[in-house]
Amino acid sequence: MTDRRDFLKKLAVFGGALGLSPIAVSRMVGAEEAKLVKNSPQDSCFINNETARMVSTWNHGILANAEGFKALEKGGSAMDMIEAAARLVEEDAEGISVGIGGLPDRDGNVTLDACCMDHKGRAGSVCFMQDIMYPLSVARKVMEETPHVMLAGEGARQFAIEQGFTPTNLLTEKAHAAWENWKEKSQYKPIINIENHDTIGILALDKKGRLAGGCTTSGLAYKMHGRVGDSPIIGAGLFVDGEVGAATATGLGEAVIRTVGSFLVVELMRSGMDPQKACETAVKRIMDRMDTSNLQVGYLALDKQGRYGAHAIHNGFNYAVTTLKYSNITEELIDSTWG
Ligand code: SD4
Repeated sequence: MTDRRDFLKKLAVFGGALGLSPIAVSRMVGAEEAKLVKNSPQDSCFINNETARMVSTWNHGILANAEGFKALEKGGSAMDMIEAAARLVEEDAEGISVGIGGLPDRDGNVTLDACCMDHKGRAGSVCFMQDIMYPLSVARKVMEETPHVMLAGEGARQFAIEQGFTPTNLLTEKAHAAWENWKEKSQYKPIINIENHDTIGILALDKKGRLAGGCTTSGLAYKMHGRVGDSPIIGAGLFVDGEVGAATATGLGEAVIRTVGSFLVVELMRSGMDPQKACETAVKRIMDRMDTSNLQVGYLALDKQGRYGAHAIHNGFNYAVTTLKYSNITEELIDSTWG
């Protein structure tokens, strides 16, 4: 694993020198080292003291999962895995859809949404929060330190500062330049799979069979000031039921909110569907109700047995699966099924 991570880092640096985007680099990594399959396997993880599994949306899920497993190695819980994985992506200033470096709203403000939920149904969330680099950690603090589930805007920022988070300018030069460029036309057109869709949704099942989930994003690029997507909304961007399974969403948040997507996926699993079928059914719910020609949504699910699945409206959504089974770690980057 260490060798592999060194390889990933070197490839990222080398790829950057070649002018490849991080996505292109990680796609190469995926093709080189990971199995790319169309249909998600339905093997169970056989949870016991030696097995654990983590699934995360998009290419950055591979490195995020690796970070999550470091937390597990140190004795952490599923929620510790989620937080560690999220922090890695949130602090990556090169990423343009999560944490620092995220593309701003149409007035030039980076506003962040995140939430987390554990196997006991405890949940925390922040939305429309500015200046704080680790929104999922703040959401966890809301869950653990307050009687509330969700804090918004200035209240969330103030709470974060009280909890010891340092205010930071999250608008990088790269994101600022992209916004200046966008302003020339100021067209508000969410585009499928490009620039608007790299939220990280993360689900983990630890060695004790505890499920947890997290979701963190800067939301739609150039959104209206004050717009909040699905990602911080429990039941929409994320839902965890410790007795059944967990689900998370990526894509156009409005469509996910309108169908309470992640809750739907978990309820379908409760009624007996496997994670793959549940994701397909929740995607179909959107396709039956809305014009999806310009709208992408992808769901990712993990059940209590460690089975996983994913499905999206359009081609192009992938996710990372990392499994610890009897001391062996395997990583896969998988294209979701779609359509
Ligand atoms: C949102 N669902 O704010 C988020 C965006 C997203 O991958 O998922 N991007 O609507």
